[in-house]
Amino acid sequence: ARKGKESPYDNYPNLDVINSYLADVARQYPDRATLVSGGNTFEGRPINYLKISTTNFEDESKPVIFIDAGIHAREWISPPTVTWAIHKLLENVTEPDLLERFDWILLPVVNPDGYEFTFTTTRFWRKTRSTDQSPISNSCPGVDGNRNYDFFWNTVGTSNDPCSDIFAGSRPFSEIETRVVQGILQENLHRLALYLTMHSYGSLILYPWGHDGSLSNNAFALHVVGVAMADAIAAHALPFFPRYVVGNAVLAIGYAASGAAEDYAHLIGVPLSYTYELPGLAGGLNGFHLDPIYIEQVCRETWEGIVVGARRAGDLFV
Ligand code: PAY
Ligand code: ZN
Repeated sequence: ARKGKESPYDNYPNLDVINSYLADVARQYPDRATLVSGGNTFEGRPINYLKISTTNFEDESKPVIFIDAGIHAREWISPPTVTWAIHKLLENVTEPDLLERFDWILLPVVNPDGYEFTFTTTRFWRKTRSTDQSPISNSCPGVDGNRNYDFFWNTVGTSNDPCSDIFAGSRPFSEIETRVVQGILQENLHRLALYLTMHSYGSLILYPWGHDGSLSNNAFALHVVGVAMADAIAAHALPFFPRYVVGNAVLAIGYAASGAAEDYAHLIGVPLSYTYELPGLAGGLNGFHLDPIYIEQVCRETWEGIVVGARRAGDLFV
């Protein structure tokens, strides 16, 4: 443990801690933060997110930056990077330009049922927790949210087997979790400058297309902004953290997968859309359980990436 006062970033927060934090800051900063509860999950939990705006979010006058995390339940380092971004935009503002220039949507836990399950029952659960009440589905609940988007749905790197960790679901957007993200993307489409979806692990910044390794017509900008984010992170990383690799999702990660959020967002028109694979510092399942002594470090360095990504996105946004 560190000396001095305990920080909320000394340990992984459970769902209640995250939801309480969102409610607290929304109460404390009513002029700039609004708590929204997206639809309820299979197990009845709200999918909560904050809209942050120094003017009026509903005026739709500024470009929007949308960051989500926790679609994969076991990737515990991802939600804190989003609550840290909220902290930096509301409680400890060192980049006021980012508040003036953008409206923000910050969604720390896309998959609250799965996230809660990793705290109570099965640490390395990945999927949602839904079933369609069939016997097979009842014995193997859950859909891989990052295979459930309507982008070449269930064509590559996916499974039809409900018991698989990469089960694509019964149809595109079968899951309320992906429908909530879809709704946010669609509602704000005309002014979304940057979308980041936080995962772990691998120290990668991935961009489309993830189903076949081809490049979108915006690939040059995607790459340049990706490298700028990786540079900013590297400048604040610990020396023994691996340097981020930036690239097309298939090339950088080594396999193709259809139905991912970053591809769907880009398909419908978000110019800069990335999957972050945050650091794991270990192989196998241990990579999903980054030692809690590094939570704050990863949040701080990831924020530097977000800052640079936002500024670049703002410059490119027309
Ligand atoms: O955009 O191709 C993409 C998504 C890649 C991620 C995915 O498979 O959904 C990569 C994995 C993830 O974060 O879920 C990587 C981790 C280490 C895993 O579970 O394999
Ligand atoms: Zn993931």
